[in-house]
Amino acid sequence: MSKQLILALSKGRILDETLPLLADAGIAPAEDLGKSRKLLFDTNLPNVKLVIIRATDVPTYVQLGAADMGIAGKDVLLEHGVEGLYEPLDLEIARCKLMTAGVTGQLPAKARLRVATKFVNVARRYYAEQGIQAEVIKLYGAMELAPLMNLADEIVDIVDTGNTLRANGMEPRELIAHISTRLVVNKASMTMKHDQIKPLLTRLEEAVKKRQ
Ligand code: PRT
Ligand code: MG
Repeated sequence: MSKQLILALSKGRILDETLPLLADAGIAPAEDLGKSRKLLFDTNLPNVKLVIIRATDVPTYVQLGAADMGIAGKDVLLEHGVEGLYEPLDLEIARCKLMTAGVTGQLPAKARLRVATKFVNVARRYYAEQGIQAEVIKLYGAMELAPLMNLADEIVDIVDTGNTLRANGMEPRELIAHISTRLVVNKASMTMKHDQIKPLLTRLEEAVKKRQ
C-alpha cells in the first residue's frame, strides 16, 4: 500500500488560485469545497488528502509533519521562518509585494519609528538592516488605519495595485520583497515519502510551466 500524503492549502485568496493549478496538475478534491464545512478532503488520487487551513498555520503544519506538503505565500514563510521545510517550487500565483507605507507626503523625520504590521519579524529584520530604529507594533488587520490614527509612523503590509493605500491617503515607500505562492515540503517527508512526493512535484512543476 502506498503511503498517504497530506497537502495543506491556505484558505482565502490563495485557495482561489491554487485549485485551478492543482486541477492542471491532475489533483482535484473529491467534493465541492465551497459546499462543505469539512476541513479535511479526499482527492481523486487515492493516497492524497487536502487540509484547508489559515494561511499563517500552513508552515506550522508542514514543519511539524502534520502535513507533508503545503502551499503558502512567501510573505507568510518569511514571517514564520522555514526551518524543517524545503521550498522546491514557486507556484507563481497570488503575486504581490511586501512594502513599507505611510501617510502621503508625510515622511517620518523621527529618530525612532513606530511601525504597525502583522509581519513583525520581517519588519524588525528590515528596519534593522536599514539601520533604522523601529518600535514594531503587532496588528492583526486593517494596518492602513494605524498611521491615520497616529498609532504608527509607517506600516509594513502587502501591496498589489496600491489602491487600498491610496484610498486611505497613504503611499507605498520601500520594497521589502517580491511575493508569490510557494510549495513547501516537510524535510523528513521528502526523504521518507520521496516516491509519492516526486511525481506530484513534477506534475505541479509542469502545470506552472504550462502557464508561463
Ligand atoms: O484573512 P486572514 O487574516 O485569514 O488571512 P489573510 O488576509 O492573510 O489571507 P488572504 O486570503 O487575504 O490571503 C493572503 C495571501 O495572499 C498573502 O499571504 C499573500 O501571499 C497573498 N496576496 C496576494 C495578498 C494580496 N495579493 C493582497 N493584495 N494578500 C493580501 N492582499 C491585501 C493587502 O493586505 C491589502 O489589504 O490586499 C490589499 C492590497 O491590495 P491593493 O491591490 O489594494 O494594493
Ligand atoms: Mg484577509
